[in-house]
Amino acid sequence: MRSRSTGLVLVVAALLAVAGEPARTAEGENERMLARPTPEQAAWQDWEFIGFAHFGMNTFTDREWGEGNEDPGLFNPTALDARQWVRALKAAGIKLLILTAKHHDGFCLWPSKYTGHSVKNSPWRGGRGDVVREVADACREGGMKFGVYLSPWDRHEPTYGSPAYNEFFRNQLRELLTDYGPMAEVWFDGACGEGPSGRKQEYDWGSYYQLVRELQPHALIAICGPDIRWVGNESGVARENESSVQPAGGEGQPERWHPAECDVSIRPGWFYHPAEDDKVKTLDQLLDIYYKSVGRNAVLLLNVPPDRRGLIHENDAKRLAELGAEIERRFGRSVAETEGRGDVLELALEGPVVIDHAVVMEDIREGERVREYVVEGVPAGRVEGVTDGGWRELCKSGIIGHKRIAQFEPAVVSRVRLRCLGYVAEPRIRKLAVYRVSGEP
Ligand code: FUL
Repeated sequence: MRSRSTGLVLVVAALLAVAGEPARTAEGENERMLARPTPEQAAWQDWEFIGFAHFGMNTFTDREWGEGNEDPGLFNPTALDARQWVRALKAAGIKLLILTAKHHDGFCLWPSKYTGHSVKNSPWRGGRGDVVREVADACREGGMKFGVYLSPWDRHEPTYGSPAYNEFFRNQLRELLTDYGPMAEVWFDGACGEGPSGRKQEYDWGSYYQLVRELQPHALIAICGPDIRWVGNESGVARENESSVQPAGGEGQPERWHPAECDVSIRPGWFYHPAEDDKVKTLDQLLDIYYKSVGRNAVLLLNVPPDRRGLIHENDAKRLAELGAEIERRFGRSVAETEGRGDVLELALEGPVVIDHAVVMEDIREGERVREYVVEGVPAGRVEGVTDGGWRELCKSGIIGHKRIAQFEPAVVSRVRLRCLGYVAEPRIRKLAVYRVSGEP
């Protein structure tokens, strides 16, 4: 059932003040001013759950940050199978895989022409291997999007710390963006330490972005980049009211769309360490992260580091499968759902139902409009008053954006509705859905 707004309420001035918005009066003006995602950003937010694979020299030296002087001969996975990575990640519902093509130690997982510090000087596949190629191909075959992490900080490259390094970095970027098919995301880490010369680098970000735009116009530039924002921690947790709309760069500038990404590792470290085989996050920990990232209008970027064989370890693979199955069990089938415009939206229920979760999504292609909402239910068996007296709050929050997931005590209700209490333009609700996750009450 599609419930229409019963008279669109103008935004309450106080709410606008809280949200730091200038007072606007005309609805049309609000619509016009709303920041909106690019089609690529909107598609990326729809993927919701994406994966990271930290793999490289550190995998073999048992470190998190290599020094850059490691012997390439140490890199020698015994059974690398990128298809196994893709299968394991897909089981969790992951839609995109970002590979660390080069971490801070400068060791390249592809045979770059511009350095000898790469797989080409390792014993792996007789020096003819290319991890980037194998992972890109496995992703394409498996229907997974592909992206690369390329660390600007390079502790091996002698030119690091001089203008020549910017050219070196662009050359490496060009190789990655030209030779491996479509890239969905390019991840630029902001870490900037000293190189082998003892100097730090002034990164020429503008020229890096320009190259990405030129060679892969559909790729999103993340973290140190204009398209995707680092959430600000490495525990996979977004703010309570994470907004994809960020303040203008300067006076008179429009607000911009800059959605949040929550990165976190399935283990304590980013790279594989045998001592962490029994420290894989529990299903409950991962679900908590899922609720606090995907359920708070952000994208979850979960790192699963392949081991020294070049495989995702059994313990991680098992947990990924459990996570995917549990997400499906919880949210695969709703009790009821609908969509619609306006500030009030009611679900069509055929009779009393037990529910304990509500998922609300805005159609973000039309911007992030809602600033505060409540999901209410009428307890089954109540005599409804003439003035909405039967409605009880089930959950209440601020921003909706792409998706909010709320969990509440199981309630038996005969009616459910969403009420938008504050908004900057007419709400466009892509989905209001309720679920029953717990067993019989
Ligand atoms: C950080 C790096 O220093 C870590 O090693 C890791 O790659 C993490 C995702 O980003 O800045």
